[in-house]
Amino acid sequence: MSDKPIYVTEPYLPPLEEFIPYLEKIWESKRLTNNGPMHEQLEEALCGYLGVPEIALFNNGTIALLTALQALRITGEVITTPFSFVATAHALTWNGITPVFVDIDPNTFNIDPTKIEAAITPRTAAIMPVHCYGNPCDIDAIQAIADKYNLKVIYDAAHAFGVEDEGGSILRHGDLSAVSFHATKVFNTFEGGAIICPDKKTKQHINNLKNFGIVDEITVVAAGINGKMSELNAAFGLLQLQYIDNALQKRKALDNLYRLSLENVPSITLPNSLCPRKHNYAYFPIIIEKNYPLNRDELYHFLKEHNIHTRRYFYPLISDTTQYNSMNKQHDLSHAKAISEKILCLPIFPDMEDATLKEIITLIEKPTK
Ligand code: T4K
Repeated sequence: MSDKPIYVTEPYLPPLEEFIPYLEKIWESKRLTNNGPMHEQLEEALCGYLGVPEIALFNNGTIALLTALQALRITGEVITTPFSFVATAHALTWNGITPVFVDIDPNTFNIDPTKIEAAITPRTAAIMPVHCYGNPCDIDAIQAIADKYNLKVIYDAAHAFGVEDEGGSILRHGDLSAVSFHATKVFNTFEGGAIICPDKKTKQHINNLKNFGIVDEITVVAAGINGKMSELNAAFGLLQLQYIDNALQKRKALDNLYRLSLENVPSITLPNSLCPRKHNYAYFPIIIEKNYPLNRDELYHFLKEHNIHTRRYFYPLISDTTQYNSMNKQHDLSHAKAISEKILCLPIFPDMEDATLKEIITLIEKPTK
């Protein structure tokens, strides 16, 4: 294997010289943040690209989630998945909300809608599902439960940029959706995120919340936060957006090659997700089944020894971390637990070469202890 470490992901960087004109504009205008021209252009460009009505940009996906919950005035308990990045539950906890973890569907790895009703209590205010790895949740089933019990739905859509179902971007679903533009995501602004809003009024409210609750120089209407995206991040987003389709194409080709190559490897299986009209190929999770020569952790270390840095997304379960393991033990999380112990995300990123992928496959085909 090469001396260069291969990470689970690597950001897609457009040519550096193409970023210089953006920097010059920022230097000329001296406008660095607070809804500057780059920020406004990126919001418009993203609405166009994704086909969604309104977008409010943020400095990261976590603050976007926190603000989405504030915007909908969610309190009490929120039903969510334990099979996610800790930020999902942290966004609830920072708002004084109790996360209630419900098991996942063993095929899609998303929250299992058939388990949600049993977790609803008089304190339940909302459901916060995650489109894990960009695979769409069972949106209709979740919405039907929300309508029946008068609950809000906030999608943690951190992984779901560019994913579409038959009706368009999956980011349009729920009361609000929050996406991440972190360096490790398919579309990145170094750090960044956004809330997809259904209308201008909601966006205005969210704009106020992300700017300290300030409406004008003398009017503060809420205990807002500083969630604003800077001009530098927005400029990088504008440049990155020109390359996004190319980046998604490259991811798709790698995903296909992985699938073909792994087809005949015994005891390695792939998630059986709902197939969206357009995917973003953000992650490449595999399941290490019982009869494989190594267990998941052994394979993780074996690949690491060969400079392949995979990730155990998502292990441990959020509900098993020290922060959360003393609460919410009441619901059965056995599918989530089983998956989290045998999942491994393999490297996938636009600049990854086919030869690297083939070397990874060779290692997986003939592992040694
Ligand atoms: N909800 C969900 C479901 C999420 O997955 C996330 C974030 C959020 C909410 C919150 O969104 P943000 O507030 O982050 O916008 C990473 C990311 O830090 C995190 O954004 C992401 N989810 C999570 C799934 O993965 P780590 O601890 O695995 O990141 P790290 O730094 O180890 O990066 C992974 C690999 O990527 C590195 O080994 C090398 C490569 N890399 C990373 C960075 C940061 C680069 O090549 N360049 C880079 O700049 O959490």
